[in-house]
Amino acid sequence: MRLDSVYHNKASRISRRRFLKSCVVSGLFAGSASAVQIVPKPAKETGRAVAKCPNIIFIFADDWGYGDMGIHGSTFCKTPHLDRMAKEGIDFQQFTVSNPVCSPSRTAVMTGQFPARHCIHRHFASVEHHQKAGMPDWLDPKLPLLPKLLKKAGYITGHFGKWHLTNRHVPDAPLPTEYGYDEYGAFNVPGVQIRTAETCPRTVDFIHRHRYQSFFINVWLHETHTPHYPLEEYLEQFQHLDEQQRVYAAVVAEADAGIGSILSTLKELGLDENTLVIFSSDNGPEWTGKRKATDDNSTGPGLGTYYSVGQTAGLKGQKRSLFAGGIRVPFIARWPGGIPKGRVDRTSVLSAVDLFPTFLELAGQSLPIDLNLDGESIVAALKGLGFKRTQPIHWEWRGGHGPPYLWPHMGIRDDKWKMMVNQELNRTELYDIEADWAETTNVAESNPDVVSALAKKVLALKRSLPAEPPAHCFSRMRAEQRE
Ligand SMILES: [Ca+2]
Repeated sequence: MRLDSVYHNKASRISRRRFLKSCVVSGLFAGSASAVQIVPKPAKETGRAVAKCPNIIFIFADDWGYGDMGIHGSTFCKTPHLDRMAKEGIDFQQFTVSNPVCSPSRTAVMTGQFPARHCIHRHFASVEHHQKAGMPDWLDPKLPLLPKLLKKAGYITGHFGKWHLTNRHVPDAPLPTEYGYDEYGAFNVPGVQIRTAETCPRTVDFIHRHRYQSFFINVWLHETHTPHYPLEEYLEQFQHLDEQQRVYAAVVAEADAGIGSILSTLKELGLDENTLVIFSSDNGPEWTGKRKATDDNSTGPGLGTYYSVGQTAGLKGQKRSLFAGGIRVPFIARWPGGIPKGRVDRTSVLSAVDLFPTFLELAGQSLPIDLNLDGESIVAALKGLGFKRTQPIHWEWRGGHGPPYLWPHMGIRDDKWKMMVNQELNRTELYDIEADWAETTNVAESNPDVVSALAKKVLALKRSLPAEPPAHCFSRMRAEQRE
């Protein structure tokens, strides 16, 4: 198979333009003036200057390891654009996602809640898989969701790239437009799939068309998930590497170039100063397997896990593990007009559930009353002012088996402590993350009181979780299977 000829899906173009009026200083931004800049609009537009809240671009890579960046010490990948982005912003080194696989990790971003609260314990695939895992067939679109609330704040919203809040296997699942996106182009979505390589070009096009509005864009990259689709132009750059690293470095380089195209578009359009761009990953790197080729019913055939040689920068565990290598991922934030540059923050303990309240605060949008939010606004951390959590971070994961480090079923981070327990609740490990960032030494035996206190919190969360997923998020295929 030619490495550069694996794309097969026809491009689709789904565009729905909505032009929302720009935000006005005295209205939406009361109480969040520090997030507001005055951005002059061309005279032909309005003839006056208007306030514009920061644009937000959230780039979420797929299975991209903590160590898969030049600045994080990758031994073979090159990420010049990401490295520069980090130097122009902040490299947060204590950010974790809420689950070690795709769909639940992404659910946390959309809801600001731990994904187990919605019975999303594993990735979305077939209805049969969801039934076995005790999951719905899609994320509930009726929830208060990040894009819906940003729309309420006056933002235009776009989603490009991976969806995976259901999957192509479920044809009657809701489309991203039902979740609050004005426009989308996606794969792992019901209906038409875009090619993975269209993710960044569509983002650039969206920015051009909506440059006079406040926009929120999810850029959910395919890289470095399988199937790998390395392009010849990038393979040529890495001829010195072995076959596995060459493929992996090529797909990383393509994603990095895509990110570079987004950043240069912002500069070109004069949006650079007032746009927050965040880069992160939905979970740690995939385990290296034996399969050289694989297929995906959304993105098409390509190269398999034999070429998945991502790195964790020495952290234990990878994808599907609650150890740091599975859930601690890059978190690079850049906003020239709003946050410091050139910093490394290794003390602020951040979680993917924090993005929901953070983005809404930046948008001047109040949180829904009675929302049982698990995240906390990290605007202070972004602004370099320091941040200390008030609530623990919880993890719940139901897919662990096989390689080492997959045994933890639940986990908690409270202050400096991180504890993990297995499903039978008879295996516990405790780490002092302040002293042991890489989780090398289990200190459970010498800290029985800490273990006891954290175990109570873990059990309290477990008891609070719903027993069944919401029935209105079941595909008609379930009913047909029962008949
Ligand atoms: Ca993933």
